[in-house]
Amino acid sequence: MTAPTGTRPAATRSSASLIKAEAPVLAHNYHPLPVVISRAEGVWVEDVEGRRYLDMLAGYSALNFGHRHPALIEAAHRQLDALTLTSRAFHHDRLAGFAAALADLTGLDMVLPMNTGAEAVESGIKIARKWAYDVKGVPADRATIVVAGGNFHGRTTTIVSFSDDKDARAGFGPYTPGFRTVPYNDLPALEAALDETTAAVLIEPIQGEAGVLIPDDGYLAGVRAATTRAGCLFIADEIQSGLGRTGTTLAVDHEGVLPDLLLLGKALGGGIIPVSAVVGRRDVMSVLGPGQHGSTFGGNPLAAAVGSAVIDLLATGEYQSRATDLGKVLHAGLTDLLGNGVTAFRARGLWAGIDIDPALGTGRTLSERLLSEGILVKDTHGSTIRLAPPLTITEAELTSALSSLRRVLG
Ligand code: IF1
Repeated sequence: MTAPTGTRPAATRSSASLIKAEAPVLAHNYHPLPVVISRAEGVWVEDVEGRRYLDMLAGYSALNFGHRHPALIEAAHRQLDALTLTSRAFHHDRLAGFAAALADLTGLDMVLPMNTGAEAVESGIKIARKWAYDVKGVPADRATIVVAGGNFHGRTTTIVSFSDDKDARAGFGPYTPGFRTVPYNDLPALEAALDETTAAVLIEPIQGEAGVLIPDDGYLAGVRAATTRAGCLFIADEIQSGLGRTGTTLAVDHEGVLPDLLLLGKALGGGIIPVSAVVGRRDVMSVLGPGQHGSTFGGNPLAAAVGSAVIDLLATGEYQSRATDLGKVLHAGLTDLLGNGVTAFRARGLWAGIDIDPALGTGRTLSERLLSEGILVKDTHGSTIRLAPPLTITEAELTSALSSLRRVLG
């Protein structure tokens, strides 16, 4: 019997002691960099000892508007002083406005509000399957969904069932059936996988965890055309690529493509509260009836208030323009580093996957060197790191981060 928590000695306020205090009581499902953050504002974070860092990860694109954006914090404070949760057993006064604004922002019709990205993905899978049975006429339990190799859509049992990342998948069987994997960015392979059982194609418009893999121009339009021809749904997972990150509201906007279901999360909650959603065509979203899906916190008043304030920021177009304009600075800076430690990179807007010469180290060791330079980044696989700063970063701050990258590669 362990001592009651009230008697557990409080960790002293140092990074080292706080890291040490985690070990016995926190599941070890992460290997964080050795930094303990205690405050943040905008693009800057501060550790327990007061050291400042430029946040070039932004919560994996959950902090597109920076840490504690004033308009978002104000919206949260206002709602905290009014109403935070009702459950969906009752209506509340923020949900209609949030759903209408999100439908308007995306050009689709209907919203299913959830909390985490994985919940939005799972919800999209359920809706697509139910649409396949109720509307397309696929025989019961025969629906298939086509996914791309190298995908990352979250970590639930069903989602890892169609992952080809062994760390994410191994040891969690038995796996959910009904998924077919095709190579990303390969339209003929995708079309060959479509048949009368296909409910949907589920893809990331840009594959984030795979290293910011940007498909060939025309791929997304090809997926749109192929799914329309095959009479199945196109589900775009924009949980990481969406909401201004690539210089447009959605990454699919670069090809003028509208999916049938859109999955959003991360930045939709402004870096304050988990907010995710499935946004889709009314005739598809209408397959859900009372009792067939839900969530205790999905669409809660605080989430709807913060989500509405996020949509207001995006409606200005300012963040999309910043990502486009500063994306040019990022692209030029990385181009200068080609052959100077950078073997290749992929970038769109303020999002880049950077392949480092393995002779210089792994993505992890490079992230540690950047940490000592006051820059926060995270490796993806092998010797690739990703940059995804808040879209509020200034050109001077971005240039400074690129200078630090040059120094650690030098
Ligand atoms: C972690 C990765 C990124 C996502 C896409 C759904 C989800 C994610 C395209 C699920 C989440 C997060 C998960 C987070 C780190 C981060 C991540 F490294 F895991 F793969 F961004 F690339 N679709 N991605 O990127 O959303 O349930 O997490 O809210 O697991 O540490 P979630």
